[in-house]
Amino acid sequence: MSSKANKVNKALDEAIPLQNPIKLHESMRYSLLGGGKRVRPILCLAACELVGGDEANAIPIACAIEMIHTMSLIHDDLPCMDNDDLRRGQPTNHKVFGEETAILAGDALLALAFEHVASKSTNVSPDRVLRVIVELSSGIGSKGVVAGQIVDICSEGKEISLDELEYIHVHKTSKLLEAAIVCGAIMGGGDEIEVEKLRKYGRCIGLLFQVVDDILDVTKSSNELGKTAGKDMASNKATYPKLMGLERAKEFAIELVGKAMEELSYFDALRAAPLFRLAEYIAYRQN
Ligand code: GRG
Repeated sequence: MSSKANKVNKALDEAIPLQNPIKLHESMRYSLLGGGKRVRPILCLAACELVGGDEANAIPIACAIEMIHTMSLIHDDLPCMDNDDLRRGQPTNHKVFGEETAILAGDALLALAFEHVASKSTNVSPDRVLRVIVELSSGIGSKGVVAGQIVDICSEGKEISLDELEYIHVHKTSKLLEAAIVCGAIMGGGDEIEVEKLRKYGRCIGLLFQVVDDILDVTKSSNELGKTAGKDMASNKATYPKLMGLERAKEFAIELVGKAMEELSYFDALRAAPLFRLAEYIAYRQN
């Protein structure tokens, strides 16, 4: 994971040099290069390798996905959305650069993501690049991440069902993780069956990612506060532990790991080992 993350970090640094307008590029670099686990690009590169592709051919799309992830975090933190002051332990983009710049930095990262993948994927056929662009744009728009975000915003303060919670997370979180894996497999030359198996794997670990996030919110804050209920149990935000109980949420996470592993059983076990381990990493991570 760290060798893949290092390659992505280097490529991201080179993709956005500090240039005019300086404030805009500083703001883009601040959020893009300021930490982050790089889970999505790592999954993208691992999926490319699993289907026999060369990791180098998936670096541009892996970077594009991290640019889009970063822009979604910048916009999500804005006062009109989650109104967060801190991200990854540092002041949020709008706290440092102001709201106008933060919005524009997010917009510019979104545009750059598509320019980057289209202009830097020189070693793969235009057909693959086109498929990846369709996959990514449909995964993040009004049928994907943005859909999840609007439904999340509109359900604020309301009681929602488990199905509604799943809709929010499948769209807000899983869609981009799924796109990362599917795009990696397409760039690597995966056939239709391989791509669809990996899509299902991506869907499971995307939801798993969010269920674990919800569990960590409860367990981390209860550890920190020495209380039995964490902050999200107390807030009016719907979470898996709140709707199904902490123990059932943990069981659900284990079921999702099992389902993800099932999809991987189609592939050679040795080649699929990194994606097996990544599912475990997502399930048992502590941050
Ligand atoms: C994508 C076009 C477009 C618009 C964005 C604001 C918005 C619309 C969507 C919000 C999406 C959002 C913030 C979802 C949460 C995803 C999530 C689980 C983030 C945390 O991911 P990690 O843990 O973060 O991978 P790091 O810090 O490691 O990168």
